[in-house]
Amino acid sequence: MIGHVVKSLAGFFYVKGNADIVRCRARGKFKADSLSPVVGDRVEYSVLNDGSGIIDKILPRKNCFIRPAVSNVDIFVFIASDSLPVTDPFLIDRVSVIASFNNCGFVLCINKEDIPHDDRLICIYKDVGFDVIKTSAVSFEGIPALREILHGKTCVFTGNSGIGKSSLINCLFPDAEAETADISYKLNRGKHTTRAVQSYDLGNDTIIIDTPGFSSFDVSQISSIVPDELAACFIDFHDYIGGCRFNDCVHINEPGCAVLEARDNGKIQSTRHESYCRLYDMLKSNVKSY
Ligand SMILES: Nc1nc2c(ncn2[C@@H]2O[C@H](COP(=O)(O)OP(=O)(O)OP(=O)(O)O)[C@@H](O)[C@H]2O)c(=O)[nH]1
Ligand SMILES: [Mg+2]
Ligand SMILES: [Zn+2]
Repeated sequence: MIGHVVKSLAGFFYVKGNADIVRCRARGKFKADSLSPVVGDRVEYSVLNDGSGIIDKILPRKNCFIRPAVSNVDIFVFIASDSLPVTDPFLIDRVSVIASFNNCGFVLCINKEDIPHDDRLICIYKDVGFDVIKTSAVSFEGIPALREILHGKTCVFTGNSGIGKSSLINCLFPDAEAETADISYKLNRGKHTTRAVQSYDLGNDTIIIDTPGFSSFDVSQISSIVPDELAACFIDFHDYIGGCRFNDCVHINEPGCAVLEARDNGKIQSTRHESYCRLYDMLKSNVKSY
């Protein structure tokens, strides 16, 4: 039988075929091959006499990511906030680079707009070139616009714990009944409420995948990028990278660099260039953790 992995939790994979969802284990050979099914996979599976299932084969993937462990993604939806908790732009930039490198779309949701906050993130990202939406899971601001962008696509919600990923999914799809919980005000961060990667089918080929909030960031997803390819993953650099004085300019501190000029003129935000330099250094020195 063929189905989709719709949830993965504690070594089990929940596979939806034509009928019910079957709780499956993966065949041992996957482990031997250092391969694991992930949410988003299309798989061949068999159902045993006791009603449990076993995944026999993972069908070819369009793409695959480690953290969150998902595959066949069209869009990364990064949920951020200027209030509770405040999102570090460097995290946004790292995920957007991974999305771009894998030819996935990237949407930035600045959530919790109903809470008083400064406008730092919108100032940085409004002209970068990807979709930026201000949302609130309380007032429903931005929810119709978000629904429109996600239509017909497989979309992964990522971002820090407590930022409102599951809350937004409940706004988009009330049947999801995704668990949410208050953040810790003492630590100003979420409590890692969502433990499983789980997908929700909104109909019309729209799939939303909820994921556990980041606690750490897996650089192995970035380390396959060659340093010289990094600039191409910053879409706000695209208009400038051909205009540098030197063909081999890496846009760090070279004279006649069009990217640096655009930064100095305010056309590229300085935090974006700082993120670029940090990532470039990291790739150059082959850092394994960050
Ligand atoms: N005021 C306000 N609170 C929100 C909004 N979105 C989420 N929250 C609250 O923020 C807290 C965390 O929301 P969750 O949806 O659980 O966050 P999450 O990103 O799924 O967190 P993890 O599952 O831990 O990764 C809850 O108390 C929500 O009610 C929003 O737009 N405005
Ligand atoms: Mg959650
Ligand atoms: Zn340059």
